Amino acid sequence: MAMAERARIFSGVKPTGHLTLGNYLGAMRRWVEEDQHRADALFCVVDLHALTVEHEPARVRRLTRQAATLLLAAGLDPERCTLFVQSQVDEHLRLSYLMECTASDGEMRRMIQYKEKAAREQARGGSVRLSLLTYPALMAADILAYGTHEVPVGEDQAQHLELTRDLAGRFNERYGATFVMPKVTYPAVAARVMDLQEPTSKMGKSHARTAGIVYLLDEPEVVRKKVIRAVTDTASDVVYERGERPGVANLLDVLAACTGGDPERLAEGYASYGALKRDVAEAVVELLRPARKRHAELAADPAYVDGVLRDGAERARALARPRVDAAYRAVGLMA
Ligand code: AQP
Repeated sequence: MAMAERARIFSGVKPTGHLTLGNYLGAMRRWVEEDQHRADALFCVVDLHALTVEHEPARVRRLTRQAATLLLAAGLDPERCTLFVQSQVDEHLRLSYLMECTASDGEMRRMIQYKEKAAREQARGGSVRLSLLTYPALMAADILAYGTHEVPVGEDQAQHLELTRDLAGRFNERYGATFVMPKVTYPAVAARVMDLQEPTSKMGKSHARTAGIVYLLDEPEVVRKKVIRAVTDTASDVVYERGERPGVANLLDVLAACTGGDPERLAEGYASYGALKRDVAEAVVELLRPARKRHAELAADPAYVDGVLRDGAERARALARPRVDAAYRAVGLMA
């Protein structure tokens, strides 16, 4: 990157469910508070990724607009960053095919999320979509199309980002320097927020059991109830031990992320789980309050949101096209 050039940042969120506290602490919060101010940042609702599992068309469309609205409500500023919907920019799919031609079958099958989701689909008696296997190629395309330098994500995306880097390197080696090698960044705390009922599993928005998932649009009373009922463990002293005490560690991580403290130090201030849970509940309610309020206002003005997305897609298209054309030419196509 030339000295004067601003870093390019890309990141996205899938409309597979309502956005969660995990999405907020792992990714969105940095997009809003840091990334859009310091870099040329693009944020995307990656709707094509939502089609890799069984879905209801009207729900995907509704969740796509809701995710975009919430991203604006949380503080993304269309004057400072580019917000758009993946399926409105054809370059992602054009490049995805070249990524499929760069990846090997074996490395796609090694993806943990593929193995887990494929097993889940099979257990339900459903069939596994081919796109579930190939979607990391689309994700690599999402990132590489923009000459992205940094990808701010939660920890669950580590393996996909490693694959993206491998594909960029392999493509450049085979066909000449075309893509920037992106680096991945994680938040200092709460990089993997765990499900409050199953603290050894990630809090994921598409999971069927919702009691352990805090959604950004949950009413404050619902947030409080979910946090107070969080699964902890049989010991009663409050210590930060991720391996041995995942439930309490998760609550301390969330509290640290909300209040800016350090989870181990915070643990020293509590003599009981009850007091810790009450503080976590209030901290989360306060953290989410402004975005909830702003969401209600923005949801009443869908034309504004659609306008932001239209402008965003136009800008994204113009940024991606030259690099994707160059990649087509590099592999021997008449682009
Ligand atoms: N629990 C989490 N803790 C920290 N970061 C998280 N992210 C997601 N969950 C957590 C980060 O949020 C961004 C968008 O996530 P996503 O839409 O790709 O995935 P999801 O919310 O986890 O949705 P699903 O459908 O439930 O996903 P699967 O089942 O695929 O895990 C990313 O930066 C992500 O790291």
